[in-house]
Amino acid sequence: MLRIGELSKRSGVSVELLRAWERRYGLLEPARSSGGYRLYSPADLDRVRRMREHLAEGLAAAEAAELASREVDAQPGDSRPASGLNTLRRDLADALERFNEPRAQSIFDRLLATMTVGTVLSEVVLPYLHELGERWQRGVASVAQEHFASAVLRGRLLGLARDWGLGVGPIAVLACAPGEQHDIGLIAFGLALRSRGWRIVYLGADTPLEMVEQVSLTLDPALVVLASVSEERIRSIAPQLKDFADRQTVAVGGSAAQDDRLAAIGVHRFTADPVVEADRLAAQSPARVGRSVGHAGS
Ligand code: B12
Repeated sequence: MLRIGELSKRSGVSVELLRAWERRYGLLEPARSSGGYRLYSPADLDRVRRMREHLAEGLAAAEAAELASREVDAQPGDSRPASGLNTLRRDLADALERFNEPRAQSIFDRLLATMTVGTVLSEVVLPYLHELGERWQRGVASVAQEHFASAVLRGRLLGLARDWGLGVGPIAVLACAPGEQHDIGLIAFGLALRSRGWRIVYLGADTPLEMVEQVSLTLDPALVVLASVSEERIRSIAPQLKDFADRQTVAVGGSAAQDDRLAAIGVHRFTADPVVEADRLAAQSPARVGRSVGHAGS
């Protein structure tokens, strides 16, 4: 393992530039010495050399970094654990934990350059948030870390949501139940459904049910999805929800969907993760969505 000065000597790239490449493009993946110094591996050296080559070939810096990383990660002799994905997942968690927003963004860029949105959601974002929640509950992650990480990820996901209302596919109206602020799972669901051709109309957190009803009268969506982490929140609107579900296909997602009494009032339950549920839904023809969506029968 090399300290940054040694890496600079061997690669012929200045220490300042190495730091910039690490910060901006996530090109380097240092470990930490017990004294807190960054330590760089032979794979880092290889990435820097390739980056230089690609720059000399005329590629833009972001492209050169992306390509260099992919080439090194794809090498059979790479001794880092399951390279690419695991490393990026770990680095993202590390950057978020250290409140390093630019680094988190650049890792996210790399994830999106090499994987589909669905894979990024189901392999990185959702497991990370789940783990973060557990660490927060155990008191290992602070409230500040949890707020910071969820704000960065939520912002990023909403950035991907631009134009998710475009097209000719079936419309899904998405809203959080009244009083509910947890909307990241719902946004992830919208993105996954969008990537399967649906159009998304997103109403966001804490939406009164009457508003959702009004919008669905105007738009005639194939499906309305309400998200909530709290079964009580959904139970408290059960009578109105039942009436709504008589006229409109409605599903509940998030942990509130565990309540099997929802089926009795004609509301479908999305009990799996957002990407799995979007996949199931997209596998059906829009005409059948109303009859067979989710787990209403269960
Ligand atoms: C981030 C977070 C917040 C953020 C939310 C930011 C945002 N815009 O979403 C903020 C800081 C605002 C917040 C506030 C609060 N939170 Co909070 N929060 C969390 C945390 C850490 C992560 C939640 C998250 O986004 N996870 C990512 C999602 C995707 O994963 P998931 O929630 O596990 O959901 C799974 C499934 O349910 C499903 N899913 C989820 N949504 C959807 C939607 C659809 C359509 C589908 C198909 C599937 C699906 O996908 C996931 C599996 O992959 C959890 C901890 C935890 N263990 O979950 C607590 C947690 C959800 N919060 C909790 C609480 C109590 C609160 C507060 C009351 C805290 C307070 N005292 O202020 C407030 C309540 C605000 C409100 N009125 O809603 C509790 C909820 C308990 C409960 N069941 O009611 C949790 C579980 C923490 C805990 N153990 O106490 N919180």
